[in-house]
Order: sequence, then C-alpha cells, then structure tokens
Amino acid sequence: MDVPFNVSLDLKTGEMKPEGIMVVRRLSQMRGAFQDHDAAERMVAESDPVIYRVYNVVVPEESGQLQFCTSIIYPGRVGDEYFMTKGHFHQKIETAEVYLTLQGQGLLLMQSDDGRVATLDMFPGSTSYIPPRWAHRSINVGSVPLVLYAVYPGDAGHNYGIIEEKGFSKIVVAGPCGPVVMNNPRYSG
Ligand code: S6P
Ligand code: ZN
Repeated sequence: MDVPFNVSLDLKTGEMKPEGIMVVRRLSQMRGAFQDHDAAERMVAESDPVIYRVYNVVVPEESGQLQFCTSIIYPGRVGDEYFMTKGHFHQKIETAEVYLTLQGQGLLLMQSDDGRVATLDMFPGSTSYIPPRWAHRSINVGSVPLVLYAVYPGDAGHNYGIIEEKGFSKIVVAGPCGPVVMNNPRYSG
C-alpha cells in the first residue's frame, strides 16, 4: 500500500467500511478447541453458531506495512468454556501486536513459546501489548460482544497449527463468581 487511505470504524460494533476481507468463524470450524466435545457437537447440529468475526483491511503482507483489523467475539459458552478465538502464534514469531478493546469484557490468554502463561483483562480502553513469541487468544467472559482493534506488522502472518494441535496450557471456564483460569486437562506440553 503506497497511497494513504481511511476506513470508517464503528467504535461500538467494530464494523469497518469498506469491509475488506471478512472472516466468519463458526463453531464447526473450531469444535476441537473446546473441552466439551459433546456440547460442541450438539450446538453444531442445532445452530452452528458464529463464535466470532474479523474485519480485515487489505494491506500487503510485507515488512514495513501495518495490518489492522477488528474482531468481534460473541457472548456464549460451549459447556463451561466461553466463546473465544482459535488463537495463534505469528508465523514470523518475532512480531508483536497491540490490542485495543472497544467494547465488552474479555480475557486475553497468552502463552510464550517457552511455556510461560499470562492473562490480561480486556475492557473498553484496555490497550494490551502482546510481545513477540507469545501465542494469543481472546475470550469473551461477558454478556455483550467483545470488540477489539488490533495492529501488527504487515508480514507477521498466522501460525494456527501448534494451538490447534496442543491448545493452551490453561483454559478459562465460567465459575460461580465469574471466569476461572484453570489447567487444561488435555494439555500435553
Ligand atoms: C491477528 C490478530 C487478530 C486475530 C483475530 C482472530 O494477528 O491477533 O486479528 O486474528 O482476533 O483470532 P484468530 O486466532 O482466529 O486469528
Ligand atoms: Zn495475532
């Protein structure tokens, strides 16, 4: 991209115009990400809900460029687990990212490639720094859509394979008094 341009971002809904490339992620595309496979299969058969959508502005995937997009993670649960993104490392693992939360309540779950885990609260105005080498997943722990705006290097890319295969070492479930971070019983390290 070598010409300046604007997009119009709705700060409440996260919608961007022009829309660019929209990713719509339904439960059937990430059923293995949730612990309760039976609950996931039931929900897929009933309505296959949209878990989240991402508005991606089209920018070349090149060093020096900046990607920016909004993600909208809907409220809901699969079993005890809140709706969440698939989660990924960046393909170019040395690249960082910034998330600005616009609406809703969330937890940003992160795990470094040497096994450290961190969570950050997401709330309107929270500006979260995801350092290089940390996988990241956004979890909606509230009752309204979680809307976040992200900026990251143009050539960062996405590596979903490690998380699809192993998950994160922690999961976030609904407890009696709100979200609880606990060990992932399926995690093999
Ligand atoms: C991109 C950035 C976000 C996510 C989006 C969906 O680097 O972290 O735009 O892509 O929140 O999550 P995921 O894990 O499905 O890409
Ligand atoms: Zn990312």
